[in-house]
Amino acid sequence: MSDKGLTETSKFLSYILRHEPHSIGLTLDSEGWGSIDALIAGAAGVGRVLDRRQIEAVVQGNDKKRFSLSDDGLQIRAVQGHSTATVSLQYVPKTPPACLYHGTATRFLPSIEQQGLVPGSRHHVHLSEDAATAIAVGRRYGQVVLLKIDALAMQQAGLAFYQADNGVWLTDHVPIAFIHRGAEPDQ
Ligand code: HQG
Repeated sequence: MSDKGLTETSKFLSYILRHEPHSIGLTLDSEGWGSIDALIAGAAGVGRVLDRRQIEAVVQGNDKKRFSLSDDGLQIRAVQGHSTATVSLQYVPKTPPACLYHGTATRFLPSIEQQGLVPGSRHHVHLSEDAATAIAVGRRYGQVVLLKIDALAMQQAGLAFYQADNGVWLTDHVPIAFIHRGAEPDQ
């Protein structure tokens, strides 16, 4: 499959497996797993031709390792980023590094200064170990600003952290006291 085909299929799988499984009649369990056969059948029902080979190519080739297959190879899930209420992955709390990063847009700063970082429509606030990844994430929303999070201090204050299989760090809410505005990255 071409890179373009892989990206399109990855976007479709993200939409279905994180946000709208019911749009193709797919049921996910609370850990986010859905049947690959049902996914292929559901996709066909909305005019989207998918096969197992394509799905495996996306799972293996995906730049951010967004998806994983069950050990028996029959099911697929997104490893993070969900908004659908039927899914609630039971992540194991994990001690974070001293500092994590979050990239956002300058236009969100007034609200962040009021509320801290909140998950929006997703289930968690997403944080990165490296500043470059966070900058790329924030740039999707406009003029980017890099925020540095005192993650270890947060955890020591009793706020839990989790790490998805693809390395993304997750937490429920980042209070303003643990957020520092970084230097403005090049736009
Ligand atoms: C912002 C992508 C106003 C927050 C990426 C962000 C990531 C606030 C936006 C993953 C706020 C939510 C997640 C507040 C936070 N007031 N705005 N109090 N608190 N925000 O897309 O972190 O490619 O849900 O800064 O790589 O941007 O999809 O979260 O700008 O890992 O695999 O509200 O999505 O991964 O946006 O991105 P998102 P995100 P994938």
